[in-house]
Amino acid sequence: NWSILSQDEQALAEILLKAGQAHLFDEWDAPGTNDELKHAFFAHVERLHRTYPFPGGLLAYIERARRLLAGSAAGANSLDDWVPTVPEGEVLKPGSEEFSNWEAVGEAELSATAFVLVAGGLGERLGYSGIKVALPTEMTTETSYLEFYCNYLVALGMMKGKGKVPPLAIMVSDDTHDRTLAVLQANDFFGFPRDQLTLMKQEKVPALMDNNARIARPSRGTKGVDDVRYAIDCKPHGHGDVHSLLHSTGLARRWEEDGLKWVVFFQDTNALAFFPLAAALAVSARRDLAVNSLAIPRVPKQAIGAITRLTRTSGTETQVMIVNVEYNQLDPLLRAAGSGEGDTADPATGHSPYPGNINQLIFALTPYVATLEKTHGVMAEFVNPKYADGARTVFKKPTRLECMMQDFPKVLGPEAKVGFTSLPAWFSFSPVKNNIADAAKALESGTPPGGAATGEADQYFAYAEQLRLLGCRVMQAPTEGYAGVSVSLGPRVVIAPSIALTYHDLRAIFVHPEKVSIDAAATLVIRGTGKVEVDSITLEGALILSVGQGTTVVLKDLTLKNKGHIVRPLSGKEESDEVSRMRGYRLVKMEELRIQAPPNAGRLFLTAQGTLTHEKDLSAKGSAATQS
Ligand code: UGB
Repeated sequence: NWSILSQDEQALAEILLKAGQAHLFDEWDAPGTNDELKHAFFAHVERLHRTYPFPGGLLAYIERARRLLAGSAAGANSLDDWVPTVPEGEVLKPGSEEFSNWEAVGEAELSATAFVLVAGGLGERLGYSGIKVALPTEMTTETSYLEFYCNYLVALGMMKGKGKVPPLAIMVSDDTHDRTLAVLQANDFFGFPRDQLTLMKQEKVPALMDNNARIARPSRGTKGVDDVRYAIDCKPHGHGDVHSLLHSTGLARRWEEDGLKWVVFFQDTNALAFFPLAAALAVSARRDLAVNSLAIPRVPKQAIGAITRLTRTSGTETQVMIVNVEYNQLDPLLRAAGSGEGDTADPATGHSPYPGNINQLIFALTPYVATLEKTHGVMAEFVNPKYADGARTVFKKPTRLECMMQDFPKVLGPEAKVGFTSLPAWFSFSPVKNNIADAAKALESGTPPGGAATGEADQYFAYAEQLRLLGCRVMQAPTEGYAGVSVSLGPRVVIAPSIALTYHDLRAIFVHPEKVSIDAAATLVIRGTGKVEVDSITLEGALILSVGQGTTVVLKDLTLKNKGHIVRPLSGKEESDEVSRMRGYRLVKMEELRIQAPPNAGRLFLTAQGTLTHEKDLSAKGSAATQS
């Protein structure tokens, strides 16, 4: 009895009935009872129908889901006819002359780049109560991922872009939109110009409870749901939505019209994301790549996809694409192709012969925009239900269709060049995706843990290792275990993007690397918007240096010893905050030298006494800074 429904609501009801969703009305009350919940239900259905990012609304979604679920139940694999081989790509070695040459070429490309952060995921595997981009990248400065990314892009605009900050689009979802905006607003957008920042919201899709693609209701007791009889369970549709959003908002086109050449996609928690960027952009430019995937040597069974060259022959026609194969599909694909061992290591390297996808993608804007015009950003969808029975008819929990941003090469024309740039993991990839227990399990099984502790340790290491490559003497702390996750947390080197964006920039700062010695337990933080030259320094404590704009601080003959910062494991009973519990330790700041060099102060020297001295007063005593 639809008498209480508006015409629009009735039309939506027809669509649901046509899509085989009559069960949704099974337990509805008679007209007159709970009518407001019925109207709210249809308002939600209307939104789902309208915002489904691909053409055809809910009907198309359900029809496609039925087809994909039938294939999945029959054990079909979308890669069935494809033969995998290892693709060709560029393998770079940071610190090498060749790497520096690539970086030098890529620096010019940095200012012709737009950025897209996909941050719609809630990070269920991590189990964090907040949004992932609000997590600290490390505990020494407690800079959050969002702040770090904004700082990087602002610095990029200032240092390489003649003052113009590159555009940033952040894809958020219902799960992350409000909290992402709140963090940005509470921090004055971390200095990011408002007109260069766009939040794009991806909508969820209905969850499906069986092979007939019947839409699921939320389980009883779900937060925010008054009465599950009038509600629909929804789930994220995957990061592949980013392409339809960049099309529908017109952003990609606008960037191209503004003369930009590249768009870089990156993930919510990878503090190493930008180290490889300049060099990888150079590879894109020199090789004329429409798509360039950043990659790392992949540990077999590591939960990252593999960049693969896939070939399919049908009659006289041969199709080739270079694309990511997800980790759960790689092993069966390799076995089906006759590699009996599946996803295993090349004995010569100890790594999978297939480069690991870190889902950081560089697209050339012109072919990207042209393809969006044709496809509207529609991506291939897939379904991945977890079955509760051998006959593959019962799901452990509702599933949904998903799509992935790295599948874009599948919709590109055959003329488009697709490649990858591989760099060591220490230099480019350490995401925070797993809770501490799962991180410990991954470590035990020999794959990278992807936890909060490793994300932090790897960030310090990436700076320390680059200083080593420059020729500095930088010790490394022994590995310690925290709740089963082993990490080496020292020295803790953090150099803000506003000070150095590239390896090349670090080289310009550490002018006499042979005169730099950093102890394993030391802390070195350099930040601010001024300039720094590290001439000669022996660091056995904590130094936190901040330099104001228009000032250059030269660290010369500085020997610093203080109690510094120490890492203290959490004892089982200790009350602690969530970010410490995720790590299994706390950072205790015992003692530090904190130097704040004022702006526009010319050239100052931080010397043996640990005080700032004007160049002209070097022989006399005098301090121009605040310190504690
Ligand atoms: N994300 C969204 O913005 N919206 C969504 O609906 C879902 C996610 P996950 P995933 O680099 O370690 C990918 O969940 O998808 C954002 C690659 O597929 O962390 O399991 C989310 O906020 C895989 O090939 O990763 O695996 C986050 O920023 C491999 O490279 C990002 O998308 C793996 O990443 C990734 O989401 C990896």
